[in-house]
Amino acid sequence: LASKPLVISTWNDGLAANLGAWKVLSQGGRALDAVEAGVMVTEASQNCCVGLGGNPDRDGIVTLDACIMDEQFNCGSVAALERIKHPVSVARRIMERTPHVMLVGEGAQQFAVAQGFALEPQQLSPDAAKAYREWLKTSQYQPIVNIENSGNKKPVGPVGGANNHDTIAMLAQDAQGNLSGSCTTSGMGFKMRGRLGDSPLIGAGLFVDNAVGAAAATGQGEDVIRIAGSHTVVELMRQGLSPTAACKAAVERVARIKGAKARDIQVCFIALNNQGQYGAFALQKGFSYAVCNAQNQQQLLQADYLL
Ligand code: SD4
Repeated sequence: LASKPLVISTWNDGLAANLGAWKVLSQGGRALDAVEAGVMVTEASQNCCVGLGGNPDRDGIVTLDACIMDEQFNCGSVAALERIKHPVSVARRIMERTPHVMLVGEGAQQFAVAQGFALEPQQLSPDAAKAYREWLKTSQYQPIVNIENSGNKKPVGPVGGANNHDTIAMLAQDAQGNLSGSCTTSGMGFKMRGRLGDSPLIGAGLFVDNAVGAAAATGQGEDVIRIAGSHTVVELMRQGLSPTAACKAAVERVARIKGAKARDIQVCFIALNNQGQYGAFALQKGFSYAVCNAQNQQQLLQADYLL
């Protein structure tokens, strides 16, 4: 049990991101502002490949996905966005300044530029450029479980089949008790051009219902989409499950669908209910998540797992 305010986010990079969110929450700010400010830390970080430092698609271009949702079912989402440093902020602008929920690709970039976001150079980070060169040797595509926690160094598999998918998802409850969430990613490294994962999809990568709770996902996006993952977790909490039990039930659903292939992928959820209880669960070992509240500002936890 944790008292509000509280913020929870995925992977080791969640620690630094939570501190960004905590600056807002500890001053009585809105959960919505906190989840934007929090993941912006990760988007801007040189040590992590969320954002423009991330790995490109197979054509060598970095494309970014993000979304955000507040306590009143307002939501915004951006996908396949190029050359913009803070996709989560573009998602928020879409939510607040357009009649739409989601903009993609060229139109999303045009909107961002019109809103004053700078167009950054189209250029891979040194790490991403190296990983891409390695990947091109075989152009093979194979998920690597828990790649997110491997740090800046991108392991390249024995066959050159590196596949990095790096994401941060964040959920917060503010002092008023309101919930919000955000999610931002460069998606799977070396994905097909145009591929979208779960992260920009409301209901898959993120869902918030202030009357119940909030959930977010990370891992193999295709398999999160298949079960409308984050929405499923929230609905399970509505039925009375604890955050951890709800995350576990959603992971079990993925495992049932995937059968023997479940061992090749990672799928993870974090959840927070409107009582301030939080939890997480993963398909496989190795999913870490960070929690920050008044008692403990630097807590990194290891999620329980199924396989
Ligand atoms: C995706 N779910 O694009 C994202 C990847 C991810 O940690 O979560 N990586 O499928």
